[in-house]
Amino acid sequence: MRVLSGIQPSGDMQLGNYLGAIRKFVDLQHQYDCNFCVVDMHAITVWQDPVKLREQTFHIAAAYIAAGVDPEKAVIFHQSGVRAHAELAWILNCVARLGWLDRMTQFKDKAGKDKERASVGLYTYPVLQAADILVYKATHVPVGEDQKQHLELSRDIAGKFNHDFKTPDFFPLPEPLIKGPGARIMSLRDGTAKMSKSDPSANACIYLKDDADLIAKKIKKAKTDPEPLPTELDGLTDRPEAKNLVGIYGALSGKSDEDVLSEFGGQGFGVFKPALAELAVEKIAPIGTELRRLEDDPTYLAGILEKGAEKAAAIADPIVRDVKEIVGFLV
Ligand code: AQP
Repeated sequence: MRVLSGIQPSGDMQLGNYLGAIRKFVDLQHQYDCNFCVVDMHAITVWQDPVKLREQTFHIAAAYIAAGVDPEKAVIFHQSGVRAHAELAWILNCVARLGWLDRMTQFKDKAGKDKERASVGLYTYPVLQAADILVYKATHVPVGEDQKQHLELSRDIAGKFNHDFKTPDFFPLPEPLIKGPGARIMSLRDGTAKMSKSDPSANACIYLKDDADLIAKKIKKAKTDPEPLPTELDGLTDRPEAKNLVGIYGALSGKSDEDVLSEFGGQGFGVFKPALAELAVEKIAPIGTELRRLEDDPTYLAGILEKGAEKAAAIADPIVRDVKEIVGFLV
């Protein structure tokens, strides 16, 4: 049982990344052989300033550790530090079908209307993601809801490889671990848009590095509607901003949305927002303090990533060698 997951160094780690992914990593590291990657090769599918990319790579590594991933228990590394990802991605590009990639909604969202100007890398991103997983023969992949379609594609690619080369058990079909509170956190400015670290509005996201005052301020400013909270879940239909804040409260407190509504139903946001701000500060601000401390020590972080990349390569290299042999390359 092996776990693989990654986060792009495309900006500062936000609450959705934490609740949808990293918090799961922290629990999983006690049960599985865990490998957590800073996926810098994915980040460059859209333009990244080279100086910032290096800083952000350290930022994501620091955030993993500050949130509770233990580098002695789990392997933390940068994707570009393990060549096997790129090698396998090329082979899998020749297994995946164009029609499969045409269906990927994230490409459509990220490329927008002007898809002719999007990078080819952005289009084949899900194939590199399949390689990230399969190069370790990972069996479980903890991700947020937005990655569900990509995970299904990874399974299809693994299945087609196994079928085409008549090696039915070579790649395991990776299982997504998506369920649970926090799988889809929405923007604080628009309850219909996913919270994303590359959102141009800093007020749309709570970042893990935000201090207590800033977290409270962003929650106070979060978009809402004038109605009090309902007492039943049905009452949140067509109220995306209210639904999102209730979901965040639930995910941070470990309560179901129903329980949150039985506590706050009938109350206005004048009561609910301060309670949410207090909870978010209690849960997130200590991570931010530790994150900032770690970021001040890039030598330590570089050491963790380098050692992690060596450990990861030791797993991936023999698997890629087997793949090359299977497809008929000279090895
Ligand atoms: N809003 C979210 N709610 C729940 N989970 C989320 N994830 C991201 N946003 C949310 C999960 O975080 C993990 C890492 O994501 P990523 O950095 O590899 O790519 P992403 O999903 O594209 O994340 P962002 O923050 O939206 O980055 P940008 O802005 O660069 O595109 C994944 O497990 C993801 O599901």
